Formats: sequence, C-alpha cells, structure tokens
Amino acid sequence: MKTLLMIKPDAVAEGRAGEILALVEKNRFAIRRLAKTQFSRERAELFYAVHRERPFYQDLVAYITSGPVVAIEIESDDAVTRIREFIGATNPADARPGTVRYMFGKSLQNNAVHASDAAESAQKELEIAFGAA
Ligand code: 3AN
Repeated sequence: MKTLLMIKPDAVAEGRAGEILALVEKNRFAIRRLAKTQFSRERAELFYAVHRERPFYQDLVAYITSGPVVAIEIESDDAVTRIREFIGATNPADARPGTVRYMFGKSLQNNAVHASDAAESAQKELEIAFGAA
C-alpha cells in the first residue's frame, strides 16, 4: 500500500527536509518517489477540498502555497497507519516524543508534515502532489 508524506513549506524553508528524510529512512519506510514542488492555488484547493467548509481553510491554502513542499511516496504494509503513527498528532503540542511533529512542528497549522489519512485520500493526494501520470 502507498501513501503520501509531505514536508510542508516552513519546514522545507528552514532546511529540515534532510533530517525528516533521514528519519523516514531510519524507520525503514521505502521511498518510491520524491519531488520538490510548489503548489498552485488550484492544486492546494483540490488537495484540501475536504476542509473547504472549515474556518481555517483559506489560511491552510495560503500556507501550503507559500513555498515549495517535498512530496514523498511511501510504500509499506499498512502505510497509511504506520506513517501517521510516525508523524504524530495533528497538534504538535499533543504529539508523542520521537514523532516528526513533536520534533519539528511549531503549531497546529505549521506542523511540519502532512500524511494521508486513508487509502482513498492517499491515491488522490499522490496524484495531486506528483501530477497525474
Ligand atoms: P492531519 O494533517 O493530521 O490529517 P487534518 O486533516 O485534521 O489533520 O487537518 C489538516 C491540516 O489543517 C492540519 N495538518 C493543520 O495544518 C490544519 N488544521 C487542522 N485543524 C486546524 C485548526 N483548528 N486550526 C488551524 N489549522 C488546522
């Protein structure tokens, strides 16, 4: 099974991508594709479409388009669950020590990384992040 792990703009801008990739490798997740890319507003709106009605939607779109992201396609058994355990809780303040968001997240919005929350969203998000084949 495949999933998308994505390093968000502020973590990329602060030069944290290498450290986060090193953790991915240390945890023996197989990296199938890797791309540094900047989301257009259209891609961001598609990517976060499930949050369209939430009050933080516009901020989220502005944030994710604010600079390049690093998209990582991960393949493993149970990839969605295992990667979400690896990154930790959405709010870094609630994330367990050792998780990516505990180490690199700064706030609920600036939480360093994104990971797909289900197999179906993983498929859709991989297409948006890497562009349709
Ligand atoms: P996750 O990224 O852990 O799947 P979601 O899908 O609930 O979390 O939220 C998507 C993104 O929206 C989060 N990564 C976070 O950056 C942002 N977010 C979620 N809830 C809030 C909130 N209450 N205020 C601001 N940003 C939020």
